[in-house]
Amino acid sequence: MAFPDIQSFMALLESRGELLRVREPVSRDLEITEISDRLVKKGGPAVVFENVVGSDYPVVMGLMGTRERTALALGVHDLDDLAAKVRALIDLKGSGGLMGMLGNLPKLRDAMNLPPRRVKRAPAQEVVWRGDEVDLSKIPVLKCWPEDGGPFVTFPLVITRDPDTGERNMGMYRMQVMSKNTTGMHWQRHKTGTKHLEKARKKGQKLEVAVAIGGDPALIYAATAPLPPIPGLDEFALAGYLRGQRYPVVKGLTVDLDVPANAEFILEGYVDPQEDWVVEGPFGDHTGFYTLPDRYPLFHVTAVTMRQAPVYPATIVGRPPMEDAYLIEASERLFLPAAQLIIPEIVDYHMPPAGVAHNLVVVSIKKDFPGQAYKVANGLFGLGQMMFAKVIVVVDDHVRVNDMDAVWREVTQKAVPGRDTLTTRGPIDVLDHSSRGWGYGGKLIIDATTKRPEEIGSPKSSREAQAQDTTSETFQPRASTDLPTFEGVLDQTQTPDGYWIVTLDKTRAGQTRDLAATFAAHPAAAGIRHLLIADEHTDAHDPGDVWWTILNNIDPERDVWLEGQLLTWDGAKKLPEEGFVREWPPKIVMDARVVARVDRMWNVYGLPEQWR
Ligand SMILES: Cc1cc2nc3c(=O)[nH]c(=O)nc-3n(C[C@H](O)[C@H](O)[C@H](O)COP(=O)(O)O)c2cc1C
Ligand SMILES: [Mn+2]
Repeated sequence: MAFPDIQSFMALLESRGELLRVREPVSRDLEITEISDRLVKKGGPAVVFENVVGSDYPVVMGLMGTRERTALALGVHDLDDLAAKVRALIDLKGSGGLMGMLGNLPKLRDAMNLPPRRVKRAPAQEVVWRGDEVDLSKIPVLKCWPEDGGPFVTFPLVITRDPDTGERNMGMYRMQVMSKNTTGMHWQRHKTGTKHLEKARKKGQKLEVAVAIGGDPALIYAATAPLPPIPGLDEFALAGYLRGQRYPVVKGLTVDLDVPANAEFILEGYVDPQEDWVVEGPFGDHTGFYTLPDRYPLFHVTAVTMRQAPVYPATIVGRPPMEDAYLIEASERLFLPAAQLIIPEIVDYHMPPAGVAHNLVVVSIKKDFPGQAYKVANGLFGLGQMMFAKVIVVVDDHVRVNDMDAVWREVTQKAVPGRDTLTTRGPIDVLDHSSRGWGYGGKLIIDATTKRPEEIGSPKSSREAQAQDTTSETFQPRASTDLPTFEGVLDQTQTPDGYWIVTLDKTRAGQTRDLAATFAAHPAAAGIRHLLIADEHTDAHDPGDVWWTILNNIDPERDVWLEGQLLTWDGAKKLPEEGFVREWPPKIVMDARVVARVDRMWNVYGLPEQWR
């Protein structure tokens, strides 16, 4: 299914009752975030704000704000069909192992090879601003969260060309508007845009950049996809493959780059590698925490082109689940067959919203030999952006990887802390605030598969037997009145699966270590396998909130340890006195006045009560 542009996708959504229109004036400063956040959290429709204060252009939010709309945008009935589509394409039969995979790469590329097609007339170039006419403040760029450093373009398709090979790239890298004609360019250390700029610097050249806003939703998705580095396979080709039609592009007016002809806006310009990087942020990020200010390159906008009547699409990121969860799930489904080519025992994998992408990867495997969970986890760590994975949980093939209750139950039943857990180290997402260093930190592998004799120290071998050592204890969680107290503990609970959850107001160095030692020695620790310590802003009775907080706040090498028989997860904030030298960011919270205003205006805006 190919959509000529986002406006036709919006028309389809509207015909299905999945697009709301707000005609009253609405502020792009926080208010649109608050409304969109409520809609996406409740699985509500997309929404167009037709009258954005201070701008002539409408804003559309939540185009891919549910799993179903994302599937619709990508031309499939269900996101699972993406895997089937790719699987049919690469014909996995008899292709196990590395050679099979290598043999399949050219096939994969050929089948996906729907290169963009040049067109003469481009809606995206109907209106042109050049030089001094460029004024980004006229575009309704959102200030998303109260502490944000400014307005951010959140759905940009950033197009560059490799200065050496000419290979094109498109990546979604947010852009903070710095002035009427400059923005930050938040391509992170490991991303392709960074590599292109580095090559331009070595050649003593400026790097031409074009940023598309809008286009077929399949193209918007493609900009977020972790494409493997196969020559000739770029994001335009991926979008072409998804829509079954070559993608229409046109030459930029002032840059030598192909840009999507059907975008709403195009920003053209350059990044000069000689120029000093600028302070970017803070930004309420997809981790649900603020990313603190850091230095990034400056993008100079030399021309803006647009449609006669453009719509500005945006997204918000923040505390999960948000729209990006569905884009991530689409990538998960699309790249599962490729991961299975390289690691054939993988049955399925999932990155649940509580892990905000890479903080948690659950993978189910068909296990045939001892140690296989570690083989799979280590293999995943080596696969493209999977290098950012912080915690990998490996489960048996029958476990549904998106049923987190079932997954955590498997963990307590089949993984003995210490024996079946392993910390390691590697690259970490640069947005991670708790890792030991910027972009570098600890990782945790949990082997929650059924054990083989060798894995539990039995003299038998796998050839003779399959071990059975899952916990048979029927564990009874204790009432909170039977649990010990400790300084700073705000709330605590034990779950029937054997997790002991504590929320802590941490005020001094070493407090969590002392707490863990005290609790592990207490009779109430009997039968418990995991002590989860979350911060003072967490609801101890909401597992999603607890895991989201903990997975963000740990460097597993430092913060996950065996205390007695309890695997302790220290998800409290870390202090300078403990040797933590980076600044600790706050969780994102909306301004109370904006929340109250949206409450008051909900009916005035004509928004349905069910999504309030
Ligand atoms: C809504 C959204 C915002 C994103 N913002 C950024 C960003 O600011 N910087 C970044 O490096 N990656 C960001 N990403 C992730 C990249 O788009 C993603 O890693 C992509 O695969 C990079 O493409 P590349 O391999 O061509 O560099 C974002 C993803 C989404 C869904
Ligand atoms: Mn790319």
